[in-house]
Amino acid sequence: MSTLTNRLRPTDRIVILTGAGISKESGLDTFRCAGGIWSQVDLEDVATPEGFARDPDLVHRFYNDRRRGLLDPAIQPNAAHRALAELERRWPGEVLLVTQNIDDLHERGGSAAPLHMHGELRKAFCMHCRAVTDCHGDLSVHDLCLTCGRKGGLRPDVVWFGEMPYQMERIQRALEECDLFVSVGTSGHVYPAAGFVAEARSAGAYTVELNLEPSEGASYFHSSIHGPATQVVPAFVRDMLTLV
Ligand code: BJW
Repeated sequence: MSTLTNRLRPTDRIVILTGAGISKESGLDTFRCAGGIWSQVDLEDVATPEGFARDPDLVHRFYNDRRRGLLDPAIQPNAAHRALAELERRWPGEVLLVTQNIDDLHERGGSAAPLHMHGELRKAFCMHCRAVTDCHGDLSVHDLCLTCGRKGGLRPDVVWFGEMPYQMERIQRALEECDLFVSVGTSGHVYPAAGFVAEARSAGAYTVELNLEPSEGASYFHSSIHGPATQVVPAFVRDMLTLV
């Protein structure tokens, strides 16, 4: 960490990428850990456009259950979400928080505008008119889109395999310009997010991984700190803020 604090200046630009690991200690399952989401359901069935075309009821049930889970009062942002929000608030340079997560725990933890590159569970997308609307209850094939009035076109506003993640141009620009890239709680299996560390590093950024274990892209990080997010992220942010 001292290597990092020695080379950083408070005006430096930071990109932070988060994944399912940051929400694990809030009570949400990861995808690829033992017992995780992809050991419970087949991703081809619930996380591809083809799966949705085959059996929309199944896909709606999967996301309705997860949306209801997110509304459970027991599911709250944890110390890692709050620490990143504090870094965003107090760091004098630019901070872009990019999350692969579709939960809203960064927002509830105090982050102003996390960029949800894989969409949001609490939004619906109309395949007829492309409107994105708030969605706080269950979705079904019988719902009417409140924007265009047509039936059967609403789906969760999430990015499935084979689909383009959101705001890629903005993310690419930030990766090219950042001085520090920090990856938190992601296994590095899913592209394009898995490639961000290599892109940031080749553009000159210092790269740090905060994860329970080494990720797929471990060799691209200048520095790695392994441990539960609620411990390693607040400690990392405390060190960063000594520079301010
Ligand atoms: C802790 C912890 C604790 C645990 N503390 N840590 C062949 C080669 C290369 C690429 C492809 C290929 N074939 C197809 C592709 C592309 C494909 C892809 O990457 N496939 C791979 C599987 C091979 N990607 C796509 O299709 C994407 N689109 C695309 O590429 O468009 C074209 C394009 C081209 C060029 C530029 C731009 C675009 C779309 C991907 C969509 C992913 N969607 C999902 C589902 C979304 C909705 C939902 O939530 O249901 O997104 S899949 C799922 O994985 C979800 C996640 O966001 C994503 C990443 O998972 P994440 O967050 O890393 O979770 P885990 O479980 O994998 O890891 C958790 C980590 O936390 C672990 O390391 C733990 O150790 C750690 N951890 N507890 C700290 N307490």
